[in-house]
Amino acid sequence: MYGKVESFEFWPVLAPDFPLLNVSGLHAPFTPRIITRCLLQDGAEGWGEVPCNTGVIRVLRAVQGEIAGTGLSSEETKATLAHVVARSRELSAQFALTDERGSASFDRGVTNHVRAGVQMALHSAVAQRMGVPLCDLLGGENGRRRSEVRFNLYLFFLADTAGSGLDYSFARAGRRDEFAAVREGAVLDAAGAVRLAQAGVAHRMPGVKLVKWKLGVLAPREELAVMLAVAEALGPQIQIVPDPNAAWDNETAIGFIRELKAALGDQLPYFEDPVPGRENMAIVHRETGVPLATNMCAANFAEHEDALSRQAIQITLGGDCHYIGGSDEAVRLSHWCAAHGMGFAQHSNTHLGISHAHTVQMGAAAATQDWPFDSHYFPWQADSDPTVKTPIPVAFGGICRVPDRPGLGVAVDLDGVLRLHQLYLAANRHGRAYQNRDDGPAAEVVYGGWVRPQQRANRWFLAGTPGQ
Ligand code: GKR
Ligand code: MG
Repeated sequence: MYGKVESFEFWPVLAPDFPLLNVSGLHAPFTPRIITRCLLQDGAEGWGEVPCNTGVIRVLRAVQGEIAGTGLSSEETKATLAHVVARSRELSAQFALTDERGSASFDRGVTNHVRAGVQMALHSAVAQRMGVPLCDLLGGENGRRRSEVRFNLYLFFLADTAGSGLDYSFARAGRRDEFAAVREGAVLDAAGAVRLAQAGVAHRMPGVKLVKWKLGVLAPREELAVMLAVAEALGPQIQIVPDPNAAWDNETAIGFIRELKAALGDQLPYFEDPVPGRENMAIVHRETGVPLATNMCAANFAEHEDALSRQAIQITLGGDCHYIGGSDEAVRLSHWCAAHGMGFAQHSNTHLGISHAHTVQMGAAAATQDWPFDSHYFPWQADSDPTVKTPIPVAFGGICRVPDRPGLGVAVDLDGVLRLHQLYLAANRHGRAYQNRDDGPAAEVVYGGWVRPQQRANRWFLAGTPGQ
């Protein structure tokens, strides 16, 4: 009665990117992703998108034939996903794959991504077959909780890459406006940051309520001045949330947060990952009284339990389908958060329109959406994304509406996917430059002699450049 999966396929692709700076380095001109597709016997199709690394590819290759032919009742899809997880763990051990979290905020091993890539494609195909938007399936008995999901505007410092030989022209092609113009140059000081923020609000997210800024790049005192300038330029109706990806020690973080809170009051609603580890996060929260959020120190259910008992975080961005193992798991986390009084939101990495659509569907199904979700998509990837014919647009206030279509709700452009797949194949044919995301090599090219944060005391990006 439910039918079966006809085939499960996947394509590693390269997503065009900008020279964004963070504590782990500099984004290269492309970021590897994997697009997954599930076709059902009756012709329904579903799509997924996850971060790419060689381990994920190896496991997906091994299990793809085992997904074909599986049944589609909810018990059967659960069993398929449990099988995929078990196989991924077994294969990771057998091939000695790193199935654990790495030190960069974007590293999450293999099995979470494998499960997410299969779950997203499988469930969006089932929803399409049932004739309902994915969020109605993810929401369980009562379906979706809302039809509008809120996003923040997520901005970064940008490196000056002129003369480096790195070619960011793919991402830069497309829409021309003031934001695109500012985005083409370096943003490394308060004046540049104010220009980027103002142009971003005016041209990408009018009416947005919250701007997130990636710190951990300049020395903390300089970043404090930048945050104060951006907050003043945007005005009190737009909140600011900094995220240095745990680049600081407790003393630096406590001083920074106290000073910023004293100046901004409610314009600083919470602060993201100032320091590494749940123990340090608990200390910084206790000393500053400012709510803390994370996508680093709590990424699975056990870590959330521990974070709650220590009062290390008050908000989680752990509702990220790609890192928690799928959008069903993200929705499950949202219920856990609602039951335990923890704020729920979601984190984002460089991604394309399929991931964006899953984020919207997950957000609509989640028990709560306490804070706007992060999205790299609108400021960075949307303008050059060839993978979806009808991306979910962002409306006034950073709002994305669930499309009134069954399944994932976007029309995927297979030609566009294959174009980015060809880029992946061509880039990795000789150099293997883009098999795993790594922000170190581009940093080394642009800032000759740059030293990775693991090898120094002051972890912010510029402290790793010669002469600093
Ligand atoms: O893409 O540079 C980046 C971000 O730093 C990303 O990797 C983080 O995982 O956006 C993320 C965050 O909130 O920490
Ligand atoms: Mg973060």
